[in-house]
Parts: sequence; C-alpha cells; structure tokens
Amino acid sequence: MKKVDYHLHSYFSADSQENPRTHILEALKYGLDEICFTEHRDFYFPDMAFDLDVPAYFQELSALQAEFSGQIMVKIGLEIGLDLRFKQEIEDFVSNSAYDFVIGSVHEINDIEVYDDTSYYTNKSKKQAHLEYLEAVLACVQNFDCFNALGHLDYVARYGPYADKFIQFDEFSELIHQILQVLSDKNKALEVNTRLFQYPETQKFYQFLIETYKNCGGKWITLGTDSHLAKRDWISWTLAQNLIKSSGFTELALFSKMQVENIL
Ligand code: HSO
Ligand code: ZN
Ligand code: ZN
Ligand code: ZN
Repeated sequence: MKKVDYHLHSYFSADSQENPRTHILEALKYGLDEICFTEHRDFYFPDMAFDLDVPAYFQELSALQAEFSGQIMVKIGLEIGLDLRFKQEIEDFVSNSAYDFVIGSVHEINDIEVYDDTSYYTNKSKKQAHLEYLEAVLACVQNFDCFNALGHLDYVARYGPYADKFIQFDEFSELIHQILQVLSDKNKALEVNTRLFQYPETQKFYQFLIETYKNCGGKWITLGTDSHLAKRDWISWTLAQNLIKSSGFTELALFSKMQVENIL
C-alpha cells in the first residue's frame, strides 16, 4: 500500500499559515510516496472568507512538483465546501481548474458553521447535532457530483460541546448506510480522516464506515490527516493505514485530474 496523505492545507487555505514546501519536506521525512494538497474553498462562508487564489496556487504547486519530481509525487487538490444553495457556483468553480482530486465536505448548514462555540450546537442534543450533519451530507452526496471523496463524516465529533463528543453510530446506521451506498453507486471514495484517530471511538467509527462502504460495493478509500501544519500526528496516520489494510483494502485510491489512477 502506497504511503500517501490526501488531505492537507497550506497558506493557500484561509485557516492555515503553513508553507507548502514545509509540508513536502515533512512528508519526505516520513517516507511518503505521494501527497495531495486540498486547499479550502467555501462559498459565502459565515464570518470568514474561505477564498482561494487559484492561479497563485497552481503556479506555486506546479513549481514544487517540478522541484521534487523523482522524490515525491505532489498533487494539486481542493476541499470544496458543499452547500446545495450554491450548487451552480460550486460546480462552476470546480470545473474551472484542473484539480487532481476534490474532497467534498460539509462545513456549515444554513449559514451556521459547524465549529467550536457556534450556534449550531445551541439547544441541540449530541444526537441531534450528528443527525442534522448526516442529513445535510446525504442531501449533498445525492445532489453533487463534482467531488471525488467525501470528507470527514465524523466532523461533529471535533467540535461538539459534549462531554463525550463521539458519534453513537448505531443510532444512525440506516442513514450512514444510505450515504455510503450513494458514494459507492457514484464511484466516489470514502475518506478516512485521521484528525481524531488517537481516540478508540474514532477508530471504531471508521472501521464501521469502511466495512459498510465495502458491503455497499465501495471500492475507493482515501487517507488524509487534514493537517493545517506540516507537523502532524504520524501515529494516527499509521493506525488509519493499518485499519484500512485490515479491513481488506490493499491499496489507497490515488487520483489524477479527478480520475482514479489505480488499476486493481
Ligand atoms: N474549515 C475549518 C474550520 C474553521 N473554521 C477554521 C474557521 N476556521 C476546518 O478545516
Ligand atoms: Zn481548515
Ligand atoms: Zn473540512
Ligand atoms: Zn480540510
């Protein structure tokens, strides 16, 4: 199985200061074969502009690809915020540039960000918070096609103000099954996001996701740290790769110009 990171952010994302070169050097240090930058673009984001300077991004990354060619494969990707209210703009934005790989992620619902201390959680039980997120994700994966992998299905577990933030996934097995069936039917990848992988609850959740996705006929798993810094938790990365292997996947999905590269 190739060693890759398919979800990371540099200073081209509004919420990262990291130099992309530092990311590449860190990945080389850990012997990665390939990394894909997935910079943010969210339309009409509440309280913060998640714009992306696309020409500057492609120019700088193309130069880095050339500089590090033969040492590590560097891909140019995107993490697009999914919101059905802006469907046309989102689709136009993605199709306007030749990204290698696009993560579709839900970050806000009806102008309320799913984040630390936002009103998303006001008067909302943990169950309701996860439910509303999963319902928004289902609507997005059903209606959007301009992405390759679904990002961080466990997003609410990062920020919820609950003593135990983790998703009780047995409460949502039907809804999660529906989401994963759509991904499989549309030939979209499931992302294993390692951000919370130090927690056994997260490992169990992703084990459930991978197994369910596989049972739905899903073929493509991506692995991403979602790191906004070059320094990252490589232990979590290793745990995630081991979980993917032990769930019966022999390769991670790799993408070029939004097409799966793998020949299985
Ligand atoms: N989009 C971020 C969440 C964030 N919101 C940062 C504001 N700042 C998750 O990667
Ligand atoms: Zn971010
Ligand atoms: Zn995200
Ligand atoms: Zn991200």
